[in-house]
Amino acid sequence: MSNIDKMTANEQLFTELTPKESAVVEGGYATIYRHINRQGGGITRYSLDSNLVNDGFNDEASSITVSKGEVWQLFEHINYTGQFRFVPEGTWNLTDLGFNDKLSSLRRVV
Ligand SMILES: [Ca+2]
Ligand SMILES: [Ca+2]
Repeated sequence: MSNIDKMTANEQLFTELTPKESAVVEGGYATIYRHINRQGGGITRYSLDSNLVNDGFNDEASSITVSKGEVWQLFEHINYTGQFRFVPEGTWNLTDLGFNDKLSSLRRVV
């Protein structure tokens, strides 16, 4: 499915939900970056990603931005396994968390 097809599918999903349900589904986001200080290009996820290998982002992330009011859990291995870190809202360098170039899956927990 192309990105445009995905966007269209998401729009269709949201129009079928009540405003309150849409707010829950939309939530916030986490953007991970290849280098520290949000450099090197990033990808954004809105709820979870079980396998960053498929995104060409395995063991690459060095910084992350978590949107307001959320907490994300970062995992060393795919499918939410291995060592992990909890990251609250804000921008963080994973070098400071002992988690540089380790991230392989992630999910929103709050
Ligand atoms: Ca990196
Ligand atoms: Ca890893």
